[in-house]
Amino acid sequence: MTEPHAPVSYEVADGVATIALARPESLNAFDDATKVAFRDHLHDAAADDTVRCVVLTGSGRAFSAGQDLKELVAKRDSGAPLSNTVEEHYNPMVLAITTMPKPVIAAVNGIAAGAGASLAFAADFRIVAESAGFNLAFAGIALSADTGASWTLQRLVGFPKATELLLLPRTIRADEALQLGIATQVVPDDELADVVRELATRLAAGPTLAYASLKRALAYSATHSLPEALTNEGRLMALTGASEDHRAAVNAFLAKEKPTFVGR
Ligand code: T3D
Repeated sequence: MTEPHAPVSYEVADGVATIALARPESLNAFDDATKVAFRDHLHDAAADDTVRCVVLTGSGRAFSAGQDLKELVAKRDSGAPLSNTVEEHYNPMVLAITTMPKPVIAAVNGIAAGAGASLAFAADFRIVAESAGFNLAFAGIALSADTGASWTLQRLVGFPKATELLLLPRTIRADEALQLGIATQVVPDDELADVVRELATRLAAGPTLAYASLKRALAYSATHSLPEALTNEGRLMALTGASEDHRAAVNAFLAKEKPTFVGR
């Protein structure tokens, strides 16, 4: 649970951890306090075995507008030393999401810009409200990309389109995001919470160790040769093949019953 007025709320219910940005007046931009809380809650969710699915979302009309530019300017004007926020905050966030040993859903309730878009790209699923969109805002403020966008976006849309979207940023509306493969699903705004809850509940009742292993296999295979990927698949098959869920699921299949997964 979270203290009132925290920049990020954290709740766990029925195996689902919901990490919600709570600075709607700033379009959920990431100031330092928000970055620390968001990063630490990702680590909380990863470490908690009772959590079997993680939902990331925003409050108000945005998912997140990325780096808080007002704080950035205030710090710069006060002569504060150059920030190492990429290394200290954004990189750990994206690594926590991509290595999360359970599924991560980005419930994209509104605009996701800059690092906000990058964080949604790092999730396993992006359920997008039809009024929402994505904006690779970095070049607009003369920055390169961070929070993994140069890695994830090209895997979602291909190299040429990623180049276009990063060099010529614009708001990609939900319907285009679906066509491009950025959005997993686009839903009416007033159905977002229900659709995400249904998916999160399903995933939280699923074979968590198998999901974690599939995520590891996909990430590994993306950057290794076929022989290396096959060896890694063998290791992960041995791991999941020895699991309680695998044994019970095969027994349930043969008994023509529905399996119950405990996540181990
Ligand atoms: O070292 C480092 O720090 C590097 C880290 C970089 C990571 C990054 O994320 S870089 C990218 C930063 N983000 C942006 O450049 C996006 C800036 N925002 C926008 O382009 C637009 O606001 C949106 C496309 C997101 C939404 O547009 P719109 O028209 O719906 O809203 P708006 O009118 O532009 O913004 C509404 C308010 O939110 C406004 O405040 P005001 O005028 O009502 O007081 C605006 O200033 C504020 N706001 C929007 N984005 C940010 C923000 N305030 C602080 N930081 C923001 N990023």
